[in-house]
Amino acid sequence: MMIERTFSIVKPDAVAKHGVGKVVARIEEGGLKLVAGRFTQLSRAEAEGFYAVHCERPFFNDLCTFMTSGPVFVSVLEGENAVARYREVLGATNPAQAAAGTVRALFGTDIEKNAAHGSDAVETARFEIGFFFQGSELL
Ligand code: FUP
Repeated sequence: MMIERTFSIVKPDAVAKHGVGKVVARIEEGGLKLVAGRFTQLSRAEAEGFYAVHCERPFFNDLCTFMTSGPVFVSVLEGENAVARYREVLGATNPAQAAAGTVRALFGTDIEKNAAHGSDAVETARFEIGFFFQGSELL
């Protein structure tokens, strides 16, 4: 049994659609628990730092503009195989390809406004969790 932690952002589009509670419900129904969570609004510098790995990609600027456009809900999730489990709950990156019932199928609009983020690996999760949370905030 691999108990992992992963990092989640409910993005500005899903927050604006009053989707936070529904995403959290899916997280919990999926066997994961929140060990930290809060609302924040990303500065440009935070968005660029968080997505630094994509800085050469053509969509980088638009993505950072979108991610700073309104409040987001950042959280840390814990459970068995949490990284893969949460990505199943989210569905494919592009909502048009996301399986029915997944967060991105339900709340996403397009590949940019895709409702929520989940870490793609345990190492990435460690970086992303540390980007937003102190160790003492993980309960
Ligand atoms: P994911 O791991 O599912 O978040 O997806 P990616 O790492 O492929 O994409 C990172 C972010 O870039 C996602 F929020 C979606 C966004 N993106 C775009 O805005 N446009 C694209 O063409 C591809 C990805």
